[in-house]
Amino acid sequence: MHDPVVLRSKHLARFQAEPAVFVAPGRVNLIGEHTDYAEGFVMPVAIDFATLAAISPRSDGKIVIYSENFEEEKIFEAAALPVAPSKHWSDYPIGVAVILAGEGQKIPGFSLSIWGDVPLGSGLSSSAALEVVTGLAITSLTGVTYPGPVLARLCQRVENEFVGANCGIMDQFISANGEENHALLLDCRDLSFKLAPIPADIAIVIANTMVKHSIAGGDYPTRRRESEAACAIINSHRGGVPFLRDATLEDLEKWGHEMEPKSYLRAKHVITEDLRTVAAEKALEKGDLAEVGRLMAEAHASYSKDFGGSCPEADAMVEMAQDLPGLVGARLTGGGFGGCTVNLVKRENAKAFAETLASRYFAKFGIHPQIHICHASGGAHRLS
Ligand code: GAF
Repeated sequence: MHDPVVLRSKHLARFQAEPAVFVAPGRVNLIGEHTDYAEGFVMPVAIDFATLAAISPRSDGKIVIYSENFEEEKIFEAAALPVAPSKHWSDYPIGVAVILAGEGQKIPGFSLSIWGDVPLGSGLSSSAALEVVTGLAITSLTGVTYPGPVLARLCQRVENEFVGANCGIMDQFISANGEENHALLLDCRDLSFKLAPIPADIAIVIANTMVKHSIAGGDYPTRRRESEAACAIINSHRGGVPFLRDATLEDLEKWGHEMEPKSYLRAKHVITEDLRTVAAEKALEKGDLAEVGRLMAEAHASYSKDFGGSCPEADAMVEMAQDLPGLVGARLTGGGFGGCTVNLVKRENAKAFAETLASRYFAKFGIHPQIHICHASGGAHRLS
């Protein structure tokens, strides 16, 4: 895992140039789902899975990007960057160049080799990791570097403005700014954050339902629209509510009858999720794991029933974890409709927990889930 030496030597052999190597992690979100684009709170951790990028300058004005995972090369002209995505993995790295060029950076020719082990389409933010690591790599050549929060915002713009995915800031932010052994309570309004310690005896067990997740598809933007419609109704009455972050449960009570029933429920999830997320950070700080677990359970129920963001497989995966020894809390993590559950588990129980959960899931669905025992890792940085 994460062996920069291998990527470096492959890059050297392919491009005959000594590269600089960077890493950016994927993430799981402990709590705070679909709150980031409502300028609310999220509490993700960076994980052990990551994307590496090796970069070296070129003198022919070309941008040559090679994916070790797809064993495929894409070539662009630095002086004529694409104006539209091509629905290809290269949209993410070239999109970073496009956004940086829009910021006035002079993008030189370069060779970029990419390798990653963040499982694709699993809701663990492989695309954010790819964007952030590419951002670090390219800015190491231009010399115009950014603080982590600014880099995260630029990478979010790659999704929003180039790739065409209407996501919030969470994934890029944690990939750029994660801290070893900590979750990060992020205020998505002003990007201020607080580190919340993950106790040393707690493992982060990520269980992949193997149901593919995508934020570009229909459900994510639909839920976003539904929750924003509720917000617009509240705002039309009392003003000062540009985002659901600014709304309260009293607002919902007052004007909920004017909302589509689905919009009402989506907004209820977002408003209560912000409260739970802030409470979860306080509980972690106090070491009150029972409260963290209770909040995660409530968050999952809200995500599934009110937000309609789960799927039968994820609901079952969460349910199957409940009576397993060592469980602190379990819920579906990320954009929803598939992907992974996140389980906080006493480290001494983690292996047995993973094995039993996998066999229960296989017995019900006939699918072998990938289950990973992770820890909270650090954010993006240069390796060599
Ligand atoms: C996806 C998005 F990319 C994030 O911005 C966030 O909205 C998340 O889904 C849901 O919390 O990961």
